[in-house]
Amino acid sequence: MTDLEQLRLEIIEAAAVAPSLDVLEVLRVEALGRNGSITARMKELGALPAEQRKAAGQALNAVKTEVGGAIDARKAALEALVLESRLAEEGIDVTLPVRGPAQGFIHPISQTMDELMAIFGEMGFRVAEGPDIEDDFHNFTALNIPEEHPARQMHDTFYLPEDGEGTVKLLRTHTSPVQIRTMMATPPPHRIVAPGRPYRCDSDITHTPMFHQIEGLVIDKSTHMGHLKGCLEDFCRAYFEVDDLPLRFRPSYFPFTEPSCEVDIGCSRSGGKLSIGAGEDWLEILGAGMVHPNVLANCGLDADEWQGFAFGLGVERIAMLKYGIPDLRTFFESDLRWLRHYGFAALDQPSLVGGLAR
Ligand code: 2NL
Repeated sequence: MTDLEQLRLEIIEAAAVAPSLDVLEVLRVEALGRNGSITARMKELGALPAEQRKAAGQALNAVKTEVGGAIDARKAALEALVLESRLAEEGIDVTLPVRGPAQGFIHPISQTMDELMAIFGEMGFRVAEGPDIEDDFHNFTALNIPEEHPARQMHDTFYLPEDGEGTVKLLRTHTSPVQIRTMMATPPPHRIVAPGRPYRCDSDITHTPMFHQIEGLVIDKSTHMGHLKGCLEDFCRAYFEVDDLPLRFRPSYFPFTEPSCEVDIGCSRSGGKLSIGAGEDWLEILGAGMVHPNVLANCGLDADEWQGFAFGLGVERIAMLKYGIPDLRTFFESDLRWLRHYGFAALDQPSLVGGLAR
């Protein structure tokens, strides 16, 4: 057997049993690469006498073609094997249940707002909205808040730069201007809730500069404090889902109501755990009162013909109580891990018949 024949057989046999693409590539480089055994023989052709060169060249080229073909064939076979084993390995189990599309979560503030509107909606209230940027009249003057009242001072209110006409607008400090606008724009009777964002220049562990509030207003010819009490009792029992929840009405003061009260719900703190319902302690939940005659007059209503009650409550606070959220500031940090933990399923619409929250 000639030397070339020996080399040809060696390479072809090695290629046929090459166990992997990597080994095959090494083999190819050793035979046909720049310093390969066949390449070396090509280079030696030049040194042969002219009469031998042609035949030797033809023989070498034939071997080169054959070896290249053998390596390519093995490569194709190995690639097919790799694909086959990947398909076997990564095969999907079509009997597994589908994973369902990824869904976002409803923020506890949106959830609580939806619950509040479901409850008040059921009680016959309409939802009213108004602008976040207000003027002094709708935010303060109409609400019987005197010029020298501390709430009007710079430290509580965000004022906007004076406009061309010398008017200073502000970010509403409560949602009451919505009720003022409703009373001025439409005739009584009124039965509305105004959910929305007020703003106050205040920031610490229990205050954020923007927060959420819902206020309610009922104006009719003979609406009285008994209606206020019954309405707020029904509301608190529905929201906290405690049928015998005790309520306590404490006298208080707001410039826009007279008389005014603060409303507490019963709770117990036995064992260091807060639970809402009959117990030895009280939690302040909302403020309320009979709409002040000056407010009615400021809105063009005859206080001898129309009267009613109003209330306001902070949404973050009652969301924290119901859902056990310990820190107010986390509501507005946009931490998705927090939202996954405290958030609500996207398609569960709160309703009194279907359940407020699941
Ligand atoms: C609280 C107290 C309250 C009102 C809001 C109101 C609105 C009009 C007229 C009279 Cl237009 N009153 N709103 C009344 C009493 C209390 O909120 O502590 N809120 C967080």
